[in-house]
Amino acid sequence: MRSILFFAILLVSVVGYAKDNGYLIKFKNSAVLNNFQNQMLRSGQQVKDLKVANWVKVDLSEQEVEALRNHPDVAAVEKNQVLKIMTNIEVHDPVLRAQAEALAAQESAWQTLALRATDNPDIPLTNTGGSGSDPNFSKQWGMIDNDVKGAWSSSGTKGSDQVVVAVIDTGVDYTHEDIIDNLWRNPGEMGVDANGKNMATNGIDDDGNGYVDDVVGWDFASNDNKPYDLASKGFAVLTGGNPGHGTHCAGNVAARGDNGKGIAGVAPNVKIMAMRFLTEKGQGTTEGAINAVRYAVDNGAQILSNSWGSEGDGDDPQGAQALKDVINYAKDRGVLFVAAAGNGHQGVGYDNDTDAKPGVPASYDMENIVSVAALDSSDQLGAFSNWGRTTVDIGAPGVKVYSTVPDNDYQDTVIDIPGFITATWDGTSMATPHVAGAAALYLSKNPNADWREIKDALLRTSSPVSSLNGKSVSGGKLNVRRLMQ
Ligand SMILES: [Ca+2]
Ligand SMILES: [Ca+2]
Ligand SMILES: [Ca+2]
Repeated sequence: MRSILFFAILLVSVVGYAKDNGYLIKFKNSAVLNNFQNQMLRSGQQVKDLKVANWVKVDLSEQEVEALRNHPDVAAVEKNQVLKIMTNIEVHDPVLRAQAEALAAQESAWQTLALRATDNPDIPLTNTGGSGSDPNFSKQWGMIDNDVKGAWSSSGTKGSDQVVVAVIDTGVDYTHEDIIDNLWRNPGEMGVDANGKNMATNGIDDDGNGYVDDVVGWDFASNDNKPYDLASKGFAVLTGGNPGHGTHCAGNVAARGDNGKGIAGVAPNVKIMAMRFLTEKGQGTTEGAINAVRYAVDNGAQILSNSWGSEGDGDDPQGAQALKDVINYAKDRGVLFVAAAGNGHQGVGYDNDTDAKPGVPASYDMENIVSVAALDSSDQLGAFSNWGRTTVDIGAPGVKVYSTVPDNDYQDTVIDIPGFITATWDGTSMATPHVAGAAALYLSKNPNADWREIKDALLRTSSPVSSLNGKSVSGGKLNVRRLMQ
């Protein structure tokens, strides 16, 4: 009977138009989900199974979705929301922004997009090696503040190559000299197949995980195996372009240490899984986030670094059950979800207290989330940084942060045009990878720890700072030295 009812609804509704980014629908069980999927296919409609808690993504009109909302087999209906990187670079001042937009339009010579999607570099299969100290370590004030060198020597570990951190973001420059040696390599796509061909490039899903030649991760923004960090350059970064956000985040988790190049991450010997669901515009959707989190968990990441979200400007910030379901999916598999608390002023009229105005997903009341605020080198909260007595857990370095960016480069300044604008790498986005790296370092020393033990240790060993007193759960900042004692 139910199948007949569904059919009747869809028959009258197939003429609708897809709106925005479509909708997410949760069914009460997999049997009714399959039933729905079959009927949609028969009527020529696309359905994407998100493979988490019976969610699918559909491109239906609001009217059509209304008809499904009250169906007894449907548990929830949500818009597929826009999610963004959490840096503090985009210019919001209307006058300055208009100038930046005009300049971005003029600067064809700047190549506003460094690379187009079709130009993603091939994935290198050999490593670069190298030895010696990291020449730019002295610019990493956050590493020095955390005494990571002391932590490495007292604990006897710089991270285990068995520990995998998924950087879920705009992708990662997997060709970068200081990241390439710490990239996760999917063991099921490495080596030689029965025909003597390289499994990484044979066009076959050798490990049967649903993804062909997924060697270093996956790109859910363009649905291919090259999660390269497509970056904007010049003035475009001031109007919402991605300045190499994912690569910057990855470096602070696990840039390779002691290779004579660049910098070192908090955990310079762990592995980075490169996940892309945010585009060169620094934007993605709930659907992409769910796919990326699920992939990362299914393929062995134990720590997820999430420098993205929605800051009160989403359609339905507290109604995003789909995101909550995938974070629970991670929790059920022991995985910690480190999340940027958000940069409040980015949302129109938005306040920085996330207890009052929750951000997505960092403010969700979910046990395996660690929500991270941004501090400067004087332990002051970044002017942009969200805080919340119950919704923000800990602070970490997030103002003028130095790290890797695409094309073998390193930056703490995104753009510096004297007389016009200087923008440094600021954001709860930058604070989050420090905590994710610390979690990975702890897990390297305590390989049986699950999200609960890691989170407890991070908060318990934090150092009290007055700027977070009453403004966070721990009241303190990350202290890697103490975490590893
Ligand atoms: Ca595969
Ligand atoms: Ca393959
Ligand atoms: Ca290095």
